[in-house]
Amino acid sequence: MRHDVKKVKDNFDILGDFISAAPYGSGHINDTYRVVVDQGGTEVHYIFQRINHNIFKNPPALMDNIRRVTDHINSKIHDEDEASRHSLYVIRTTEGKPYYHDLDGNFWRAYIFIEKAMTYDIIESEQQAFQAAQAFGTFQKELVDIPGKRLHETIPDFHHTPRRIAMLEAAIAADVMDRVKSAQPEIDFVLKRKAEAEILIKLQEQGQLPERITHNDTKLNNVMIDDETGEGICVIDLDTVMPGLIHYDFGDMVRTSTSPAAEDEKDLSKVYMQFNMFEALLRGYLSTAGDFLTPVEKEYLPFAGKLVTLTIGLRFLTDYLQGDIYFKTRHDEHNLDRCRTQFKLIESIEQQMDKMKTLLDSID
Ligand code: ADP
Ligand code: GN1
Ligand code: MG
Repeated sequence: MRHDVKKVKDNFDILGDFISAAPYGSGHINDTYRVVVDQGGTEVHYIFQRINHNIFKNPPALMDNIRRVTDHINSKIHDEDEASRHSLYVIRTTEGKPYYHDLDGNFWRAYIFIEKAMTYDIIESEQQAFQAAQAFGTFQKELVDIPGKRLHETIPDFHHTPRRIAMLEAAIAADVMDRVKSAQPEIDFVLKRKAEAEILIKLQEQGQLPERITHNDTKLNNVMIDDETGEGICVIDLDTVMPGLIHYDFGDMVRTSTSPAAEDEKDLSKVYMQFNMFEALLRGYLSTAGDFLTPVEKEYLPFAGKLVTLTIGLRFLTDYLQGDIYFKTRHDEHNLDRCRTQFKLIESIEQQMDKMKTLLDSID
């Protein structure tokens, strides 16, 4: 293990003796550990995370967002048992802070471990899709009335697709790894769709789409599904909760919860949008978020999946060209493999666009 997690534990307000810590989960950004502590003969679990401060430049501001968001959600739940599983709970340090800054410059946080629930990397059933979307919709709804000042932008322009394309173009021009020649079809794929990349940003600029508090990373494996009931009980991975468009959340659900294949599947014939999963997502999302969405927000839900899949796909491509400096990778072409699945999925989404719109109209 790369870090002395026992020492980190001693700085949090957690009673009992440290037993063990092991890397956990399949996130691409932070270092996550499942920590076991002996509390009077009982083994209690925690999640510890080292925040990736190369990516999140201001961890104290980020933790301020998370503290405000989790406090606000918790304040709406009156049953204590339910509260501990419905929202992440940020454990304070012995000094009362929501993070620990170690001597090597790392920032750590600790959460109560949500038991008897799991995250899934690949969708298994329509029920899961419905539940995940319902949970993310509830999350947005709970944050509509968060008090206080605007949340910090933990990564500026995170979902600004035109600026992401500009970053890709800069990476193509620099070509530091001499990889452009091995990714020409993928580069062309993005450049062909440049005009569409501006649609939502323009509507926002014209005042037709409202800024809201959104999660911005609504991957299927960022929602915990209850082992017994199958319910989507808790939205996790709150680093990117900040002002955004609701389409970024719905779109990332489509990206991660409709294809039967892994994000890095090499056999592209396995990658496509299953329409029944899209329908389950749409119904689940509207069952909660439907209460506050405007007609224009609803109208662009079918387009959202395409836009977000394009954005994430081109971010994988940019990282490939830049030498894999952002996402965790396991081999040289890992980001390119991920990019290819995204673009294959976009083709499938494009083929089903009319059907998605017809479904949406029939629900309205
Ligand atoms: P990353 O930003 O790297 O994706 P996440 O916050 O999503 O990190 O955490 C990685 C994984 O750890 C999640 O997919 C989930 O399986 C697990 N996890 C995170 N927080 C908790 C928690 N409070 N209780 C149980 N499991 C958790
Ligand atoms: C990252 O942290 P994780 O693995 O849930 C990334 C998302 C991407 C996703 C692609 C802060 O999410 O934006 O969509 O990988 N998070 C950040 O799988 O960049
Ligand atoms: Mg995650």
